[in-house]
Amino acid sequence: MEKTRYPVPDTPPPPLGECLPLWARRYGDHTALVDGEQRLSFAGLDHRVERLAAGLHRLGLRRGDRAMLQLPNGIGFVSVCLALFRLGVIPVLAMPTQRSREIEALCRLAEPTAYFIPATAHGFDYRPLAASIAATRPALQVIVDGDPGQGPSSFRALDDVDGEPARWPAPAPGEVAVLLLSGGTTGTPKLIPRTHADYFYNFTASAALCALGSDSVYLAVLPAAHNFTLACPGVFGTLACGGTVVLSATASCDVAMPLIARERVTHLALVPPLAQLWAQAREWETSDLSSLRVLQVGGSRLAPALARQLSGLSGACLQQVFGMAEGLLCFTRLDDPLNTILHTQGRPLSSRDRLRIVDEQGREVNEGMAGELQTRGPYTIRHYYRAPEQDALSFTADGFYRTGDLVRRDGDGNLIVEGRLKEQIQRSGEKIAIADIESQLCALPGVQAAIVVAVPDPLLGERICAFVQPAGERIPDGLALNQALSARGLGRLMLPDQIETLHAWPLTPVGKIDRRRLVALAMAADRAPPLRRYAEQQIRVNSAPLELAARLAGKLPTRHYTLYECRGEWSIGMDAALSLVVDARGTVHHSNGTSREGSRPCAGIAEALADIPFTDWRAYGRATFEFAHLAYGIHATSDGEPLLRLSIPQSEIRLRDGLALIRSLDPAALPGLAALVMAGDIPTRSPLGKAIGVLENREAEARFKQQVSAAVGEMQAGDYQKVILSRAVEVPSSLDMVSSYLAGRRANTPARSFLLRDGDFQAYGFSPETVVEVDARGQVSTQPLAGTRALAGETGEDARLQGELLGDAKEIAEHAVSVKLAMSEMSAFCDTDSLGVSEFMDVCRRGSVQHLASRVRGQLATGCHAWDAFEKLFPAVTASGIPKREALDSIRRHEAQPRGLYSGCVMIVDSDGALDAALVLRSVYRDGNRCWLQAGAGLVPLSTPEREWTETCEKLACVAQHLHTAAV
Ligand code: OOB
Repeated sequence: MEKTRYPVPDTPPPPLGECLPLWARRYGDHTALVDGEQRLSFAGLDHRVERLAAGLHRLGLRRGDRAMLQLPNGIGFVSVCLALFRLGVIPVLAMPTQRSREIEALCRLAEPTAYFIPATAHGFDYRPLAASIAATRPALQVIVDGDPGQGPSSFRALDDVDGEPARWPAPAPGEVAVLLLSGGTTGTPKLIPRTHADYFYNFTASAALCALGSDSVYLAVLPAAHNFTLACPGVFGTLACGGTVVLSATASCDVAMPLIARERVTHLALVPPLAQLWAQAREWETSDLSSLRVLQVGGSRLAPALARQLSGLSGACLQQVFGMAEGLLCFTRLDDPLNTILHTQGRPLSSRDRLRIVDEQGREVNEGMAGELQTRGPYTIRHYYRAPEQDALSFTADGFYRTGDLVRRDGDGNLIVEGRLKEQIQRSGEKIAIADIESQLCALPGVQAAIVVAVPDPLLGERICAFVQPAGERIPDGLALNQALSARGLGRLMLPDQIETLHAWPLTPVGKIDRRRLVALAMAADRAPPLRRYAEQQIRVNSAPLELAARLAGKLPTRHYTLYECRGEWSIGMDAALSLVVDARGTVHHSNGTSREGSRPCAGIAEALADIPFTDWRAYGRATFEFAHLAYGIHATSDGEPLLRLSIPQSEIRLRDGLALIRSLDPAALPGLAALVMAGDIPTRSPLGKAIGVLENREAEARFKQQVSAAVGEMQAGDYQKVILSRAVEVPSSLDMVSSYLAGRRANTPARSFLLRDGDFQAYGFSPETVVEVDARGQVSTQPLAGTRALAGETGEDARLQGELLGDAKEIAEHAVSVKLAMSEMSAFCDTDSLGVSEFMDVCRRGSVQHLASRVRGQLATGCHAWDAFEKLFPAVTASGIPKREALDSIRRHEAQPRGLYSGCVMIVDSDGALDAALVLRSVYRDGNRCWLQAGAGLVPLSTPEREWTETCEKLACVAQHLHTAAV
């Protein structure tokens, strides 16, 4: 069956730690690695690895230990990996895009003694991530390729790890050499133990098959931590032949294509979505790619049309690679006929690979039929790392690995991958092949690409959802697409039940299409019919929404409501049909009597909200400042009041220009609400009551200035960089909340405003900024404001103050630090590439003050939701300080009372995943007969008590100027 035999070295395999000295002896001065402007010879690399291994040994790393390696493509990655091999320490190869949740899970499984990170990469700072991982693992050594920064003392610079070379006992060939991440799509991570012998075979045999030699130059653009890039033949296969490895930290064609030309790259590996981008880029990218000899594409299905396009792209030979981190590798051969290369995923690397294609009962299917591929062979694992339960599912009794891939074999023994076993939709008892629908959809005009997923469905079991990438500007119509599919002869059962349009596919860390995320998107876009829905009625109105909202608020038939103004809509939620509260221990209590305990209340809230049995709901809620103590583990005394509350209202009124929408879970309540709105729409002359003044007292001034001095002292000693200290001012209880809200709002230009009543507790306010905004598509934005000047209402003076604000180094520095913190917080839950600042240092006017404002945006990463964003971004840095934990602690110590709602948030959350949280500043609070205002100032080491006192006075003026008694 094999047409060509390739020589495979027949000497016994050395342990991986002994490879490099061997290569260095053989290839000495030849260039081994190129990383940007750095070049390292084999001898140079060997020397560096020897010293690094000795340094790591001095730090206590020993044979059999595990070390988490999360480095981007670069010399650091290769040297650390080889140094660990030298010691017999087992690298766990994490992807650079993984974040705390995944790294935590890997650490629990592998219990590493060391963790290698870059200082920063692709705009993400790995040091806070490592600090959070190390916080619960005192023995974990964190080694930073770059500046370790101000991290904990367990952080060390990679450059400082050094020692005198020595010899360490070599591991046996059958011992585990490296732990690879499984590319599987289940939630729990699996680690793949590859031995010295099997991995050596993996890369040397692959290198021979790909005709690598000492004149070869391999460009690593996919993450080197992935098996494809590392050893198929990849980095190690190239080094084993004396070739040169060029490491690119990005796969972007703008960088990589010129690199191919500069380094005369001969071998390159891509995944299909990336290959498609590269093919498109050739329309304008004109770098000389003539050096390329082999272009490998693998990792997911390569459409024959794209394969054809790629094979004509340069003089390179296209090679399809069907592989898995678990072992088995199939390649098309370089001398295969073009048809084989375009239409098959090749045949196994080793003649000792055993393959069988089985049906659901595990019986081998007839020649040419499709079934699940099972495999066993010299470099395929027999079990996962520490996962006996998973092993029982993934391996047969006779040691075959169940790949879960649906394949068939052509007459020459080449495999054709039809899809995943799970890529069959079980719709009403029928089995439907996803690939068939996808290829039919792709053939339609107006469709650039299509992905079909199975979505759980209460009626059908699973429904067919097609995601379509339009070829041009026009969004294809779902109905028309289904008609076109029928016209092409697709059976009724195979027509998609749901069609969604997407302009770009969500991708996994190596760049494969993330089908799990697509299923989640499909579910979010079309929730199953729920139990209850709101009855709705629209009414035309004449009054401006603010005026109408205020008139209604005075007359609502309830003592429990929240009014929230957001983007031109005043939305009022009344009485709770269902509520959630978070207590001081972080437990989430549901009004149905259930509760969820756990270290992450936000995750508990998200879970509880996912189970709400209504459709199209909007929750209204608020969080106290002290809610943040939970996330930062600050122990605070509790007055028993909930830290966060959310309720799904019984009824709602949403007001916009000219239109009122009333909604209620009880249809019988609509007429009463409609009458209320119509009555409120008739303008009445309601004169304001008497103005109320705020009395400042000297004692409070002295106390505040004293607190400022104390905190400034701590900052000058380097304890933290910034803190916001605040003070409360009592106001007479004759204050009328509703009319004061109206008067204050007329005179103010807030980002958000609110007015709420919950029994005896009332508050209203004019938020200068939001804590976080997440829309239904997962776009997150936050708007750090820092830097303040007064706004007097006189054009000349205001412009002068604005100029001063934009030119004041202290204000600018303070602002820049807030933006940086927002970026770093958002990188915990956003796709790194999506992060950006869309408004930088705009001056925004809020009532009697003006601020420096920037907006940081990003796209929620796969598997993350709005509550992950809330958890990280709350409390607003503007109202707490930097670093947040130290600032929270300082506030707790210096301020006499818990803040409660001040500097917490009021928010709305929608059933489509959107969340909007307004920062509570410039507000008025009332609890029974006590009424008060509160304002703060941002302190930095250069702050003076006098100026900060003035700043609090300026901010108080925003609301204090508009306080009134009730009209008589
Ligand atoms: C490679 O490895 P993993 O572990 O990330 O993913 C393995 C799975 C396979 O089971 C299969 O479902 C899919 O990825 N896959 C392909 C494919 N190559 C891999 N599906 C269709 N066509 C292909 N050519 O992805 C991997 C490891 C080593 C070399 C190449 C790829």
